[in-house]
Amino acid sequence: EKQGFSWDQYLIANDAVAAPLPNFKQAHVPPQNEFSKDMKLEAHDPRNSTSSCIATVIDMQGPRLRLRLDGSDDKNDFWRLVDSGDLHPVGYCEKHKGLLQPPLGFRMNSSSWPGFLQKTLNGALLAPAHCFKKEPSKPAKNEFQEGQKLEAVDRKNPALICPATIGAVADDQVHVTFDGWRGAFDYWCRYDSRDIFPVGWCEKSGHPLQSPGIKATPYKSLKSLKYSSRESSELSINVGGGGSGYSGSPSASSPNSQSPASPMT
Ligand code: MLZ
Repeated sequence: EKQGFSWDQYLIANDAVAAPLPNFKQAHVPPQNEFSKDMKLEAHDPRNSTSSCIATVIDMQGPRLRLRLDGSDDKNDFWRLVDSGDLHPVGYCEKHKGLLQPPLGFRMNSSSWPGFLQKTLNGALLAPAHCFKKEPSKPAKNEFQEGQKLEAVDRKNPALICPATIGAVADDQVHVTFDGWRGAFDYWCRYDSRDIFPVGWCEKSGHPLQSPGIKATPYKSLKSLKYSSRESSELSINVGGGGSGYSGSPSASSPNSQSPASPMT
């Protein structure tokens, strides 16, 4: 379902291209989310990744799960895709001769862990095996290029997926810069990170997509482009402005060929 923000117009207004689908370690058709709230599963403790823990689905957004480790507080929730290789049905760890661990910051004395584990699983709603989707394969190499657009998890607000631009590429890493924001949210990640998605992924998967920050206002810029073209033949407009936003050059295509500026709300 369309929200206020539309990639189609935005890409034209910014004279930008979307990063190609095969660049991403993401399913080409977003996976179905068959989990429900309160289901329990196994996940690694994000703060202590060698530990296998019990986690509970606290919330969901499209194919993403908000998870909380049993025995942890509500300040360390984390998000995983339903096709994350990090997630397994309860029983997986034991089957592979591992031991379920208390999360970092376990609320109780560690001696009470076995009892806690038994209690938390007793009568619990366990996520069935069909909920866990196969992790997509990763692209053979980093094919991203500077300036390409994408959708990316805001790691400071991990519930959010926001319009972003590849700001730089270095070996297996890409610099994810958030359109319209000053750079405080930007981060480097591997090209095969599960936190970056092709343009259109949110719409396809039913996940909300944030609008770019106020420093990227292509529609306003388009309007002023039209005014300025009427007032003078000189075109000099900086869509997105300086800073972290992508500074596309709308002068590459004629202003008359661009889609009409419709107000974005
Ligand atoms: N409430 C937060 C949201 C920032 C989201 C930025 N995403 C790139 C703020 O306004 O700081």
